[in-house]
Amino acid sequence: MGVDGVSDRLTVSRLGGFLEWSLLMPRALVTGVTGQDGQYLAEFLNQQGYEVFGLVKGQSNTRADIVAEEFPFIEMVSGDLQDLTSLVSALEHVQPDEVYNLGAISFVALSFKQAELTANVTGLGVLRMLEAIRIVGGRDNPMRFYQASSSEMFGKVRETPQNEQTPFYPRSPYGVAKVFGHDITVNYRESYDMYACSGILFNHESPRRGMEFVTRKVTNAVARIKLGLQSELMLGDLSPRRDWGFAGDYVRAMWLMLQQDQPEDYVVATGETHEVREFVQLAFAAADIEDWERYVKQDERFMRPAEVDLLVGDATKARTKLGWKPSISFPELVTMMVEHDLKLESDKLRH
Ligand code: GDR
Repeated sequence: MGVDGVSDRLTVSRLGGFLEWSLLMPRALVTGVTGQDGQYLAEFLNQQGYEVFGLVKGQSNTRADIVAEEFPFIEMVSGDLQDLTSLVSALEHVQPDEVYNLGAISFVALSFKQAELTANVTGLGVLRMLEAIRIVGGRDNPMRFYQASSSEMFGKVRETPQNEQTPFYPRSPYGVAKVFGHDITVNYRESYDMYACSGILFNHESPRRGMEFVTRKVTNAVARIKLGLQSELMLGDLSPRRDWGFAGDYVRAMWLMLQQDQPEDYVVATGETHEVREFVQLAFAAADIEDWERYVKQDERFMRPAEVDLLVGDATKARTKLGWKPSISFPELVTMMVEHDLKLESDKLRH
């Protein structure tokens, strides 16, 4: 690494006999790069001309290997949100301009079973990353920080719709850990004059969503039922309401937050709310199955000790200050996911 970090960032490449100089391509470090949002964000940053680094943990991380193969432009760097020293080393190596902290235990149901781990990774992990930035970054080497805050912080909602001023009332160890992550981000911004922002993102889905989350669980089951591979879909409570958007739209908002003059927090949401039941019904309809109730069974195992009944976000600030708005409607999102899973499952059948 050069004295000021610049010499390594001066890249020279030969294109068609001409020298092309690319001086100071911005660098971004993304934690949680193997997840749904990590993949969309890495793609987006790559399109914006960034060098993209992904923080991955463990000695042999199969998921990281798969993502590295699919997105060869991501340079994987080892590190763990539970280990401050590893974060310091990763930042020293990457010297990022921007850090996106998307890494977390992100499945709410699991957080009830592994509450301490959730507090450690999803909560304290944010503090560790902020400390690492303070140690490695500082005034001469400012690193902008994005924290993935969540609508789960609103939990048992104090008002509807929820905006940046709505008080938090988390209903799960995950929500509690996210509140800590949010508050410590605000605290570091105010204490150390850091450019640190939180995006309070409402549920966002896509064909890349993990199968444990209700939307993907449903669309994949619908595809399998349509193809005769499955006869039932076991679900928990169908009455909670969520504000569901498309993940590809939401990563754009993350990036926009780090391009402003002042660091601030923003709610990112569609402003529409739908019952889980509606999602299920639409997903079956997208596969031309009208009598969906025949296939859906309730199962205690998928009920939560405490539930978040209603979420709907007011993203006026993101719309007016960032110029952000969602591009995919709720029915389009459901159809996109069902069509993807129909193709995925039929391709599997053929091979
Ligand atoms: P959520 O997402 O908890 O809102 O958090 P999830 O898709 O897991 O649940 C949404 C709602 O559906 C109900 N539900 C079921 N959920 C799952 N996973 N499986 C089921 O079988 C089932 N049946 C009913 C749930 O009880 C809940 O009410 C997501 C995560 O991505 C978080 O990390 C993120 O912070 C928030 O969205 C915004």
